[in-house]
Amino acid sequence: MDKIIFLKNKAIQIRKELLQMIYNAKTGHTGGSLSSVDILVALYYEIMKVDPKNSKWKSRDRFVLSKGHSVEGYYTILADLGFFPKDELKYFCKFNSRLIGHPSVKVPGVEMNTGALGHGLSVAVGMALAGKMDKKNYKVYVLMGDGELAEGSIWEGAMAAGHYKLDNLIGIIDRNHLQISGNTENIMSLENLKEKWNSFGWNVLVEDGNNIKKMIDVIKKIPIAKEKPHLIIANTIKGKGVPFIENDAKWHHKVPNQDQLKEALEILDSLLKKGFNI
Ligand SMILES: Cc1ncc(C[n+]2csc(CCOP(=O)(O)OP(=O)(O)O)c2C)c(N)n1
Ligand SMILES: [Mg+2]
Repeated sequence: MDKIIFLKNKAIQIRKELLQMIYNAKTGHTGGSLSSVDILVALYYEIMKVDPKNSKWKSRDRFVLSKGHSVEGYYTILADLGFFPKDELKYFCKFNSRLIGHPSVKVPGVEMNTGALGHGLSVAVGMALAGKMDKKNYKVYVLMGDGELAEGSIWEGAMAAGHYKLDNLIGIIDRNHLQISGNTENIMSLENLKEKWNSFGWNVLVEDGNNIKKMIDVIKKIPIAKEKPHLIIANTIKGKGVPFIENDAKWHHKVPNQDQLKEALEILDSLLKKGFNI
């Protein structure tokens, strides 16, 4: 099977599993998780060098899910790759499970506890700086939310990355234009986002974050500029894949009921059967 078709199908499968997880747990972040799936699939199945059987391998690429609330797709992918048993996903958010509602380093493959927004970039800057100092070749990827950019600490991290010329650091913004309570431009306007990051010393690329092939292609082009961190503004749709969840702030952490889950799974199944991308 063509690799891209395989990855597109994988992204549909991951969406089905994360919806089931949220339904079972009766808690979770539906919209932002669906938004990020294609970015995570591109990174984990094609770009990053990781070893699920040796999650602490020193030369591994690092990934920080700074928008930690999108943990459901992240856990599903880590389990699918074999970082931990897939069967464990059914205990998500259950008493005594290590799969709590935001990323935890107790889970193999997770590099940083996140969930309190605004901290992932600064830690990723530290990881990238350490890589430079230790003369290691690994790359550091960090996925941020657009609403998350309202946190001042993000801009401190952005400034430091530019200052230290961290060309081993790749930031990705899940630019879905929604945060918890509405449109980012109404709550804390971000535009002109590209110019803002440029002015902090980053090389900025803009791509369709729900198109796996385009995401892979743009990341593979990096480095475009030497001695600069890279940022990809990944344009996405919050809730991508399930039309009645798409582009609706109410679905930020709404849990599907039984009928909604059934309908969502049927929609995703029909995409799988057609073997086509969303
Ligand atoms: C420091 C902090 N403040 C507030 C929250 C509550 N919160 C969780 S998600 C969210 C909105 C995030 O929006 P965005 O980054 O755009 O995420 P996405 O749209 O990708 O879900 C907020 C405010 C938090 N997790 N951390
Ligand atoms: Mg958002």
